[in-house]
Amino acid sequence: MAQTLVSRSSLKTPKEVADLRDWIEVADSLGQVQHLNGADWNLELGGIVDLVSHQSTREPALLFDNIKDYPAGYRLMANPAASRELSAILLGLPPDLTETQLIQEWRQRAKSQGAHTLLPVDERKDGPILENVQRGADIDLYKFPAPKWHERDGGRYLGTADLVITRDPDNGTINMGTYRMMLQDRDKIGLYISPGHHGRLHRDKYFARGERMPVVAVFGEDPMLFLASSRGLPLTTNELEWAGAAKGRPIEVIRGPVTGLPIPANAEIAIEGFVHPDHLLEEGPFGEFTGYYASQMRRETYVQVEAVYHRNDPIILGYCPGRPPGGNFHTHNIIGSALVWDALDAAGVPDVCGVGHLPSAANGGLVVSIKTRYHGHARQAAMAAGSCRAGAYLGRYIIVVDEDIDPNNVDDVLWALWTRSEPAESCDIIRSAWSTPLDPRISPEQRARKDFSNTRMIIDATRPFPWKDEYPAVSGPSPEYTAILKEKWGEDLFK
Ligand SMILES: Cc1cc2nc3c(=O)[nH]c(=O)nc-3n(C[C@H](O)[C@H](O)[C@H](O)COP(=O)(O)O)c2cc1C
Ligand SMILES: [Mn+2]
Repeated sequence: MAQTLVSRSSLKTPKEVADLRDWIEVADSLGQVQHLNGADWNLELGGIVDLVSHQSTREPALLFDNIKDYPAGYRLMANPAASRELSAILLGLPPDLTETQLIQEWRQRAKSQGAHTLLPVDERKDGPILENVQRGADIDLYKFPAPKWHERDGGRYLGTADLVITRDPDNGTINMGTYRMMLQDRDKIGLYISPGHHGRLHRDKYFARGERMPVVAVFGEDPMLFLASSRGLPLTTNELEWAGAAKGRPIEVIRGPVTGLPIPANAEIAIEGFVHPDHLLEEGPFGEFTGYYASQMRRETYVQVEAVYHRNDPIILGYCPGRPPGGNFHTHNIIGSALVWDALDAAGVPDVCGVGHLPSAANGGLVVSIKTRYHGHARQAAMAAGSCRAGAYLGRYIIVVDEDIDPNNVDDVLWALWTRSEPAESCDIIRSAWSTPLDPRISPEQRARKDFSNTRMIIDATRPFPWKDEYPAVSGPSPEYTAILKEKWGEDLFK
């Protein structure tokens, strides 16, 4: 134990982590990187990630080198922070807290360190990303070991944990989102953005003007950028600036010569190009994060690539989605829950004690714990949680529990559901809510008419307010008595 603490204190802090390589060094020095040599990009990488996710007790980051058909040094990293410990370190939090404590600690730190005030990017003239540049006929996206993750996938996905950077044509604001990108040709790569996502709002504005959309995409980056890009920040937030504030150092960028868009200067691989309104190619299917193939093969937009940049010996950052909670990026839960909690505060919902996302439910199980103060408090909390950006997308169940229930403890939540909710009284249904073609429960008829909405169930699993004081008492020792016992007997019991 003492030894781990010593090595931890010499680790790079989030402020010192400038890129994916620094992060690999941090994870490696904690013994949390599994190095694998000689795997095949065709199915083996994905199969191995799935094996580790579902059949190993450890949750290491996976670094693949000497990938079949590719030169040594052309690597892929998956699971950059699957474990709670790595996620805590990525965020600069103490690793020995419970999930709900981590979420609360992150919120407090974000407030005190100003992560809510964004940090503008630091624009440079040069950066490691420019070590290798290809234009025109020299472009060949197949030079990178893009995986075909799963047997039924329609192709090789260079972009899974990617960053797609676009500009709003109306007001010039920059957005960064993670949207999947399938190789289509040496200079063409598919781009799938779900309706409602900010990149899609930008795309639709360009197309409505009859213009093509300029795009930068990045395929290997500091995991904090991946986090910012993929965890549902509000529309007005520039994700690059959020990541800078979260790290406590501005993100260094160069200005892309083709599009004028920012490119993280320490990224591993980046492209610039354009999405044309009337250029479509078959995309998918893709084994998605819900654990299904829901969006099937369709005609979809792609990026016509005009420039490729990469570092020497580039490292792709990949995310192999699998049956939940596979392919986990644990940090998503911490930030997602913190964002919902912040939104509840901003909406004026009092006495929130915790927020959680049930990991096996992908996005579909949002839990809020409150100390109920008045009749209607629980429904209010549910509606606010399920309406904010971080809690609205592809949701299904919003569960409200009392303050003695840990919203990140599945057993606690199920116990509350079973003993404090009454289906005929505790549930309400909201219709026409925000979902996506990726939702496996959208019926064929709905799909045919392009209706990608679903419904939400609010479950109030708090003790009913009007008679909460008469609710049968909980059995077992009180938390106070448990603390005394732990003090007295803990050493014998838990050594
Ligand atoms: C690994 C991963 C892959 C994702 N792939 C897609 C995708 O292919 N298309 C999409 O629209 N959203 C995808 N998402 C979700 C978006 O990245 C996420 O909602 C993000 O916050 C969108 O940013 P935006 O709100 O700026 O659009 C993915 C998320 C993750 C974590
Ligand atoms: Mn956004």
